[in-house]
Amino acid sequence: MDAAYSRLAIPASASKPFTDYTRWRLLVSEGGRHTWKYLKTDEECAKWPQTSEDKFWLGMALNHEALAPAKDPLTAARNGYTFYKTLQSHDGHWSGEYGGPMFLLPGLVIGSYVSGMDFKLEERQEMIRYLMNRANPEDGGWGIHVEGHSTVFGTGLNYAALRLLGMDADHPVCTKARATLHKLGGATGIPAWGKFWLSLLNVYDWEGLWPFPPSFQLLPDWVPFHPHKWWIQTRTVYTPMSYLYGVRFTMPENDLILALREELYPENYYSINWPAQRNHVSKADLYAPHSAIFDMANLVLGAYEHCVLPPLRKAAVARAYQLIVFEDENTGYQTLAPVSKMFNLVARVYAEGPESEAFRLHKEKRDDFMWMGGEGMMMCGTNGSQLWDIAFIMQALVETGLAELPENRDSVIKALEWLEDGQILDNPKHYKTSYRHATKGAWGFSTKEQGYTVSDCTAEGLKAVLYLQKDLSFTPKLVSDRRIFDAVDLLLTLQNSNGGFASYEPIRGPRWLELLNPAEVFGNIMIEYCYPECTTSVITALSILRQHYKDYRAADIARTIQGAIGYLHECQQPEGGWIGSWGICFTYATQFALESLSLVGETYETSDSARRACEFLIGKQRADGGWGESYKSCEVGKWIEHADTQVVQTCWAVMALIYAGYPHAEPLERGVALVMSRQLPDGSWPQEAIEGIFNKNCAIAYPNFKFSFPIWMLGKAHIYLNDLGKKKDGFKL
Ligand code: LAN
Repeated sequence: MDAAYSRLAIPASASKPFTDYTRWRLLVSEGGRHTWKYLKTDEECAKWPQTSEDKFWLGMALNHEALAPAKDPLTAARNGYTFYKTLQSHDGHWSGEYGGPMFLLPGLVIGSYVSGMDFKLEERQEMIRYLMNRANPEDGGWGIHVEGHSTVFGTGLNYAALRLLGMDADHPVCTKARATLHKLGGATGIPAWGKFWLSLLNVYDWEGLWPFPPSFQLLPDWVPFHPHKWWIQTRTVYTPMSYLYGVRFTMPENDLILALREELYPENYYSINWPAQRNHVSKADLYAPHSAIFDMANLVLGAYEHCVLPPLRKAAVARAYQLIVFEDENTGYQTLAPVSKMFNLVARVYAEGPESEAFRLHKEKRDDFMWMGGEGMMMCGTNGSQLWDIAFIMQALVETGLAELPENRDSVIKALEWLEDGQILDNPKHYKTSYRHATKGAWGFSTKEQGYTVSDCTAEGLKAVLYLQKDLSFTPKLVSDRRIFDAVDLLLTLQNSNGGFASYEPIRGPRWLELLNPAEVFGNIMIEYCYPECTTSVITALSILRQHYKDYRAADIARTIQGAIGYLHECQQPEGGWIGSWGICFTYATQFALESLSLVGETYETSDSARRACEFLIGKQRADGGWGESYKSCEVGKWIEHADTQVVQTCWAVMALIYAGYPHAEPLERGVALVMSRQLPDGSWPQEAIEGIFNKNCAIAYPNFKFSFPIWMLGKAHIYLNDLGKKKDGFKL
């Protein structure tokens, strides 16, 4: 263990790689699985040459030739795909970084450290480098996500991670971060999840936390606050937490732990009044304060912790453990997302030891979350966004006609093969017993192995397959009608009573459960919610499906669409836009909304709702012809301008207007011109800003969006403006 986490000599600056970037390779294996390998010898390197895909994600120069400059939008789109195709993996999908949150890497490092699980030296070096590059240039701290201000959560946890990974306490990066941490009040005021990680590491005291009682797991299923009614992301994190709390896991002391106890706190660690910290959260961190009910419930639960009967505790811990094992087995040890991944890993290793199969499998799948980028190695928000990215680019190619070009056909067929292979064909191994929703027929957000239905991912996957199989002349019909119907059947089970669609499951718990949200840094995480984007994806997919399969469950589909449209009208904002939760923000959701409204015949001409949405967007167009929207829009639910005009936001806005059949060419042309002006000579677009938002308060990067949406928008705009030109005499592109 000591050798595995030895001290490292780290340069003062992280601008240059700490490892040899020509030796990194992205291994794309079964189902689109991503793992980064560092090749040690020249022979290995010669046998496995670096591809454009590797180089692009490593931030290395690709030296693609300049393409003939585009004079019209369709050529610009075509150039865009000429570039993007060079990043396609051998199995047909597009890989990609999915970083952004800054609380994931510490979980990876702390969880591994307390479980005695090592990293490769190069991984440690590049993780350190990533954290150095991502430190706030002014104060040296870290926030909750890459664009956020420094907080105790970000700074305390990432500081601990740096130290575990091998950085010395007197390295200038540590000194600066420590000063900021102390200025923010030190780690006593870290939010609940931070307290939890630090307790596992034995640098916080369990007495400083409100209970995470495993007893909830023993409640009868009908109890309104039973964990199976919570949002699935929250309950899969809570389950291993309740286990680890139940057994009061703590790592044994060692010199580094003792040192961290001194470094994380301005005061003497041994003098801290721990119970007084339970409600102590730094001001810089607080986003979702505790409710009074939560505090009261905790007083009761806290008292209960002192008198809980040992057999009851044993049974609750055993039940939590069983659910952890189910989750691991349902997901090939990926688990739902990176936080649960690391808590499950710690729990399994604690229970079964370092020689166990669980240790081996968890270690193997840990790699799927570790991503090598130009700034070093990060931990991703999921094990990738494979399905999400391939679904959009394929839709873009079909709608723009680029898919039919002979030069693109192989690439398109490969993508269809990936989509076929990516559909989940069965329900989870532990299905009802682990409170899972059905998965047969689904597409998830990343890979089939991860194995979770997401409403909009299933819808977008279905739509892409329908486009590829029905609208193109040259594609094999790989996904059978039966499998298409499985996807439809599944979508129909996901609708809520108000007509809307949530993310992974229909809403299970009552709204008031939000009063028991313990997280402090994330809002609205206790139950599922309906989202305009999820709802619109389903409307769109079902509308396209019924064009091809008129008889399949026609009445059910009609009713579902009608209900969903009703929900969509309900949640349109008075100003005319829709609030997005999973992308930024009004531009994102409004684009989806106008697409689905157009499919039920609601356009600028026919619908007041569509018209208001168009006017709203037109009102946000900037003098340079583009649109710019900050992630803060998602935080406050009001449009907030970004400092700069952004290509992706401009694409969404223009696409929205096109879907609605906006009758005036000029604003669209200006948007098109802005996006074309940002295209680089090789056909690509530079990364601008973070594009996605984990709406519970955390931003995520979607680097693939800067290809799929410009290609999509430019191709569509070309067709649309030409049509409009025909109508309005004299206009021609
Ligand atoms: C995501 C990413 C994708 C996203 C969409 C498909 C875009 C959305 O429409 C539905 C919800 C979903 C699947 C989603 C849910 C929450 C995720 C998984 C994330 C935002 C990516 C990371 C986040 C996950 C919860 C991060 C881990 C942090 C915790 C607080 C548990």
